[in-house]
Amino acid sequence: MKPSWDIFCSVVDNYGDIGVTWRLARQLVAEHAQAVRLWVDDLPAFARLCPQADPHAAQQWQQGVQICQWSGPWLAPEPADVVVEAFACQLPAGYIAAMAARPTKVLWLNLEYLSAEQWVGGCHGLPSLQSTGLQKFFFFPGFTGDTGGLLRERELLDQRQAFQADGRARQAFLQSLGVQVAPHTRLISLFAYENAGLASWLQALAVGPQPSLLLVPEGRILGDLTRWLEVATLRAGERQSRGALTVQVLPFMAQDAYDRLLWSCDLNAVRGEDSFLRALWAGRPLLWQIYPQAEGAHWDKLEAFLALYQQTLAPAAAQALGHLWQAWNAQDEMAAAWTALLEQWPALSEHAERWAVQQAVQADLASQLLLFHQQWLQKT
Ligand code: TRH
Repeated sequence: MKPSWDIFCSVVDNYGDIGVTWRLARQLVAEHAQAVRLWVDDLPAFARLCPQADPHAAQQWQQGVQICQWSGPWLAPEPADVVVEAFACQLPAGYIAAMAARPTKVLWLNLEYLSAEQWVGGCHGLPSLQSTGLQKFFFFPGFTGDTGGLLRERELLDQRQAFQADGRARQAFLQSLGVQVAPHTRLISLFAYENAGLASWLQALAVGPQPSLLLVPEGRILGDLTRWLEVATLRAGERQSRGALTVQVLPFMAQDAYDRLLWSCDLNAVRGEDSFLRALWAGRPLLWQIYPQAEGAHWDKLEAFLALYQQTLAPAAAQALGHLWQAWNAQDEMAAAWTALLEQWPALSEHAERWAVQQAVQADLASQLLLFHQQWLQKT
């Protein structure tokens, strides 16, 4: 009998929590034929990533996943065989009691945030003692063999490579978004938090020499964008040009469409966790804005990933990339770092593709979760 799954997602802010759990739930169903319930406490946030979803339904099915609204009084349904609490969200007390009372044991996992820091490998899979007698373990995604791996659908790289090899597919996709690309234009996607460094980057793009088209899904960066453009508002579909730079705002799109946007662009500016990973799988140079944490804790995370990514880059390209990412995350002046990065473009492009292919050799996170469960069953 295949195990059933309950995945719990509390949306703290933004879309990373629901982005990761929705992707995982879909993959467990589509590739491993598991029965998955996804408990979400913010259905409108979910509906942004899955536009066909009903933002008010107590229960609904989307792509084979049972989506359950997680709010109000807890009705204590029978717990699943595997319970994933995403990012240490607090499970309902009634659910924990039901897990403890269940005659068949439940595997309880805390799925952690992604980090390339070295300590992660040592903590992946460790038990967390529970007073209830339940068995709970830390499950850490990561880039190295001692972690739980990365979310990656089985066909992802093949699909992405086929799309990128097919100019007409790219053109048709961009046209479906209302985007026309003139020849020799550098295409950049921008998904970012507010960033005081944006103006200096836009200025550098505007002075050229190559034309750039910046595609911006609606979101938090629009305020900085409107200020630089000196316009009152910017809505999806609107386009503005300044010198060699054209900016076009796009609607926030479903996850699969966003993947295609990343595959279509020459450079992707991404943020947080999930879009960052998708940009890595896109095999194109990227600019990562990490989710800022209290007391600057995110800088260690940023440097840890940079060190890993730079290992197989020529020193000049590694340095140029590091400077640009540091400037972007410090919300600093971007022009000099951008110019230096452009000089390393061929090395960075080639490395981005090679890095994605090499990383994809590692078992993906969903497969590793299933394996962890099987091994746990054998031990218990
Ligand atoms: O939204 P985020 O900033 O989420 C963050 C981080 O995950 C962070 O680690 C977490 O602590 C914080 O939230 C609470 O960035 P992220 O992780 O890239 O998630 C965005 C999701 O939105 C991702 O699944 C991609 C998706 N997306 C779309 O589906 N369509 C779009 O148009 C865009 C721009 C994004």
